[in-house]
Amino acid sequence: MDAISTNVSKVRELVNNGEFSVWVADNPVLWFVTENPPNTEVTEVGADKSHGEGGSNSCNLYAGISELVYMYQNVPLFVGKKYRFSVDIKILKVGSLRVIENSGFTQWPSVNYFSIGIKTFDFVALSNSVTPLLKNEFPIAHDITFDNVSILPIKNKVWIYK
Ligand SMILES: [Ca+2]
Ligand SMILES: [Ca+2]
Repeated sequence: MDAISTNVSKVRELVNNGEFSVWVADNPVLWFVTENPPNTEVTEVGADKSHGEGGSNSCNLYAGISELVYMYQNVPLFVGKKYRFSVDIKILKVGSLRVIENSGFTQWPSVNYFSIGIKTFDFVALSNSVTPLLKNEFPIAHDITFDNVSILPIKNKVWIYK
């Protein structure tokens, strides 16, 4: 008899268009983007592409030196519940990906990723919303491609014997 840990119900993704499948006017819908093309840009690229290389369905954050570029959205939460943030960094040509919590409640510490792969951390909601903000690191050049920005509630684990 093996005991396995599992989640009993499917959880709902809380980040809208975190898979970067929908774009309008060169920005991902439901994300607030601050850019100054051609010096800084958020653009759609392929998962294996860098800035200006085309493709679709992933997001590229690009900056020359001395300019900020960032994107964010507001995500509803329940106070006291535990959540998991994740982002899949596909290409890190230059720079790093800074992820900060911009609602003013400091629901997670600012993190800065310097390598590719799926990055995750857990946090407990201190407010009824959170504002993940993805940005470059002023004033360094950046060219980063990522996908699947996600915030999921963490369900209680249930032990099943079979
Ligand atoms: Ca995608
Ligand atoms: Ca753009």
